[in-house]
Amino acid sequence: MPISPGVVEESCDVLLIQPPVRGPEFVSKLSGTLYMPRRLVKACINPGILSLGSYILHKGHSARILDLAEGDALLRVGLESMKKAPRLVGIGCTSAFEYLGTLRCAQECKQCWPDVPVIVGGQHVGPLGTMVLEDAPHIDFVCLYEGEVVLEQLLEQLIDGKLACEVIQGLAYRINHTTAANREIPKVVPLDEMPLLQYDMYPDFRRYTPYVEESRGCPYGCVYCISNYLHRRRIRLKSPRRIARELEHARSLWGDIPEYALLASTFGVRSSHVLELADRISGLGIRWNTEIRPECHWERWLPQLQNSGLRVLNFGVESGSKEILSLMKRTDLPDEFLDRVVDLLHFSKDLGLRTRCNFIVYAGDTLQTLKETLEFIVKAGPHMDAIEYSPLFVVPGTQLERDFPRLSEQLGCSLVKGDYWEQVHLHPCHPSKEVSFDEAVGFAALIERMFSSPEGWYEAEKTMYTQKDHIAMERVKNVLMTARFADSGDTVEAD
Ligand code: B12
Ligand code: SF4
Repeated sequence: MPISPGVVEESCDVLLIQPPVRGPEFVSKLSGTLYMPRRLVKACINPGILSLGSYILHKGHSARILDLAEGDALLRVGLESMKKAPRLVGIGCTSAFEYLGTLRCAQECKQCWPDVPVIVGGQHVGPLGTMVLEDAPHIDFVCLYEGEVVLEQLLEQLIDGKLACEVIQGLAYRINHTTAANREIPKVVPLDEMPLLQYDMYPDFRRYTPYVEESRGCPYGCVYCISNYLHRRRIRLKSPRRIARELEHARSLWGDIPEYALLASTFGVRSSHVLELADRISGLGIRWNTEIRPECHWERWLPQLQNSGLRVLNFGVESGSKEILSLMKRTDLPDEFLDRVVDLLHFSKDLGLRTRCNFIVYAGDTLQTLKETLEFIVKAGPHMDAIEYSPLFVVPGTQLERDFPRLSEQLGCSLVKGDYWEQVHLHPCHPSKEVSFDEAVGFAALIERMFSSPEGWYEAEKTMYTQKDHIAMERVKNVLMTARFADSGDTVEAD
């Protein structure tokens, strides 16, 4: 039964829309985060539009969120139920799989309200910039980087009736029948000064996992990752006091039933913060998970983090082949990196923490390098509870995208072509002449299933699905575990 997107009854200054995912048919059979049996819909807050909505409210304007993650069937109902048009529509496009949904939402909004400007933003469309305006006549603006200040300035210009979008840093726009962009980086709001998130902008918000951002950005330089575009290898941290305050706020809304997610590209980068944070949140009585790199002093910190409620640790390993780790620019010291991962998995397991390791079948992977990764997984396997293994997608705006023609000549990797991929500006990758994309998908899915315990896999996945109450969690657990482990990849969708 589809859940209502939250019918918007009154008007507002900014209507923010979470578009639906419109993937190719095989997406639901994939491995990695994209895996999703048709019987379940992911229930995730979009942290970007929630942050923007909360910021706009804090600035004294009104804003609403229309969540169409479950499909755009209710888009018209949502729009037509508004008594008056908003001043501005903003659509968040986190990944390429939301791009077609974004274009359709923009088109519907323009049909309903031809004079209302539409701005899109998010980690997929930001790097595409003016290309989005060329794809979609219904979109007026693209936010290139972080959006709080951009949205505020644009809204204030609209309220004043004096549009001068060329002065807004980080904005692509239309001018004289062509497109242009002000590529300067806009001012960012210090994270400790952001308003608390207004989770109740999401209708029925308790069905989502409480997400709290620990930091924005990342100091590392993995070439396949978009973080370097948005944050230019910098990380902005919240103070432990601020994170504790946000968790307290979320705790007052959700209580202790769900497991909380501390969102970070890589958690715990500043050592002085980690123990203070553990200390500040240990009285809250929550359970939480996060994502780390192995380089830090985790052995010193994990016991206290566990006392503060840490339950699941996600490790970004990405490959067990030193050659591939170097190609990824994941680390300068691949030997030490892999040894650290094994030691830490061991340590975490002894403490009783759940662990999940993430891997990518990468450009340049051959039968030999996949074998090396498999050997690493076999070695580390007894200490980890789950694996998430994704095929590679070449994401626009990354160093990998720029280097791809050279890599293709050197390594024999190539892009998967096809109408869908051209339309959404994302390309899956055939890793090498020896390994095709389809083989990578099948290999990744099998490894996930062979080396994850069903229980451990669910524990690592559950923050993406509803944790509203114990009955809902039990249902999700059963569907996920049966679909992933009892059915083969080919029968998963047969129900
Ligand atoms: C939480 C999360 C999810 C959640 C929720 C996603 C959602 N609906 O938003 C879940 C688990 C569902 C998810 C799934 C996936 N994700 Co994800 N996810 C994240 C994660 C870890 C955190 C996002 C976050 O906290 N952002 C914090 C907010 C504040 O930042 P933001 O989203 O960038 O928003 C700012 C700007 O972009 C801009 N902005 C955003 N929206 C809008 C809208 C308007 C109108 C304006 C003006 C501005 C604007 O302003 C915001 C505030 O400054 C990021 C990694 C990261 N640390 O960023 C990956 C990340 C966003 N995910 C990514 C990917 C690839 C995926 C998947 C495709 C995974 C996969 N391979 O299977 C799927 C696809 C999901 C989908 N719906 O399309 C990539 C995106 C890269 C890309 N260009 O495609 C990221 C960057 C991870 C990475 N480093 O590769 N993801
Ligand atoms: S993959 Fe992770 S560690 Fe590497 S740059 Fe991206 S966010 Fe940072």
